[in-house]
Amino acid sequence: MSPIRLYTYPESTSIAPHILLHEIGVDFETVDVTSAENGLEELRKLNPKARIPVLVIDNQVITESTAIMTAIAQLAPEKHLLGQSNLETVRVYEWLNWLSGTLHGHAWGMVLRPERYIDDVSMYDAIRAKGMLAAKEIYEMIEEQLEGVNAVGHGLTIVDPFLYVVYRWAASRGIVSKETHPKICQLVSELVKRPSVKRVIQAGFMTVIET
Ligand SMILES: N[C@@H](CCC(=O)N[C@@H](CS)C(=O)NCC(=O)O)C(=O)O
Repeated sequence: MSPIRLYTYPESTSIAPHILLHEIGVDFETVDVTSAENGLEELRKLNPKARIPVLVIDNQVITESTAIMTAIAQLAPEKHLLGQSNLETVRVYEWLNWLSGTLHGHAWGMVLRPERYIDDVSMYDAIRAKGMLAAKEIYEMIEEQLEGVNAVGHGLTIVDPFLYVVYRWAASRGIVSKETHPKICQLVSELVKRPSVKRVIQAGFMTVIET
């Protein structure tokens, strides 16, 4: 059987499935598409959307971080990474659609990729500002919704490492902090204690940031 392979690059959404692969303890390889020889060409062949993460498993190419994290969770059902009950699984996808579609795709998309919205370069700053406003509102709602150190129920689910990724984007720009968003920061402080997170840092795919 060919090895499980995660296509990634540092500081990207791939951090979440990368953490989860360590959580379930499977053997896998990572390909940093920015440094591997012909990495970007290989990525485009595998994923015509030209985005990472991409997971190759059992000769299947899986794209979209939420689908990839689901595939990883299904490899270790005993870990309950999709929640402990049907309702928790519903909550997992409620969070993920919001974080992936609205926060990442829409709000951060406007901040980081204004060219996707308009051709007029003079309007980029206005698009970025509007995206940042949308992002800030969403981080406030996340803070209101969190009830503990896990997004869903009382155990780790695939939502928590995804929240960690979007936390990093916000914290590094000073829009989330212990003072303004104590619940998000508490969730992150607990998560970063896990060996799985430390291994992704050691592998050079993210830097340590203060929580
Ligand atoms: N909906 C996709 C979005 C993936 C995505 O946008 N990934 C970024 C890295 S975080 C990327 O590959 N960006 C390259 C680009 O926008 O050209 C998912 O959740 O997997």
